[in-house]
Amino acid sequence: MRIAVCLTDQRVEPWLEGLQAALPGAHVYAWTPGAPPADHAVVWAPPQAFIDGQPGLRTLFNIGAGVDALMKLRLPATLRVVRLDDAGMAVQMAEYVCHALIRHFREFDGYEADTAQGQWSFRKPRTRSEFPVGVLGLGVLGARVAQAVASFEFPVHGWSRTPRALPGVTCHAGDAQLPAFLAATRVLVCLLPLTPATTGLLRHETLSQLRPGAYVINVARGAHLVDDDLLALLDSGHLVGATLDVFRTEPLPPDHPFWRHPKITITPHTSARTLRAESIAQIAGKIRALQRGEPVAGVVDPLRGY
Ligand code: NDP
Ligand code: OXD
Repeated sequence: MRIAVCLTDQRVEPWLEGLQAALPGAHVYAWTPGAPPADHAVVWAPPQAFIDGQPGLRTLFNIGAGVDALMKLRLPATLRVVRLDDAGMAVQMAEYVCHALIRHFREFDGYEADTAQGQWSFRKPRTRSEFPVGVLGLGVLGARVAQAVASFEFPVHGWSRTPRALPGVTCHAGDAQLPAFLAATRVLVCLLPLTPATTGLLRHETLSQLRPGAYVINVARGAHLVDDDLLALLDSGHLVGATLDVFRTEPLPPDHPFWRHPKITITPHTSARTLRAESIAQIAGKIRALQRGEPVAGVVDPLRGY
């Protein structure tokens, strides 16, 4: 069995070593143009030339949860794309979102500014029921985030394509129920995959349906958000702030207004990092399962795009 590894913007050596150790019977190698074809591949944002040079490839293992970069390529109809299925990302995402939410709700930025000036001053406690949180996307990561938020006793709403049921979460589904979800939400968390249906979903028309004084946390993909619409709604006061981990262009260009906006907190696409050891163990486990003819979790539906 041959396994090609093709990672854009990542060091390939530790992945080669880890995969080889986990699958000692396989030949694991780094792809370079002209390399021999493989049975399976482990990839992050590979070029089209990689796919075109792999006529016999059976499985493409993405070392992330989001497969939008792969869905932009011309992929053979027979090629199975498999995403990382949590692999340690869900708990990181829950930490990140709860941190951003609680920092906003408890006004920790304000306290930090006060104490930096030597001021011992209190703010009026806020009422949790006035800060309903809405999570767009109730998949592997969104469901974990929604439940983590619910554990802090915030009212939680969720939105998915097909109906879901999660304890402690008021679930909405489909385009018809999006307005009710938005109208109920004061802190919006985006955990949708980037597909043609979700690109630009966070735009003036939708963000203006959030409750006044809303806060936006985008941890999915930059292209879910229309940047200028966010800026306009922050200026108008309908939105009071945003925490953004993902951007249309990454790294965020130095002259982008998000860098210095007083109501925007940014982080460099770090809310849930791929953990190498967990990911290698998961991918190796799935390759062994496929060899035994068993089904694996995380297979992407090319028609849905996630
Ligand atoms: P999943 O595929 O497990 O879940 C996707 C969820 O979105 C599902 O609930 C799905 O609905 C819903 N959804 C998809 N399309 C629509 C639509 N058109 N309308 C309404 N709901 C929709 O994804 P994950 O939870 O694993 O990950 C979500 C995204 O998070 C990834 O695609 C990636 O872009 C991003 N991500 C970001 C990271 C970061 O570091 N910033 C790290 C990891 C991931 P249904 O349940 O009906 O299928
Ligand atoms: C992912 C990511 O999709 O890191 O896993 O963004």
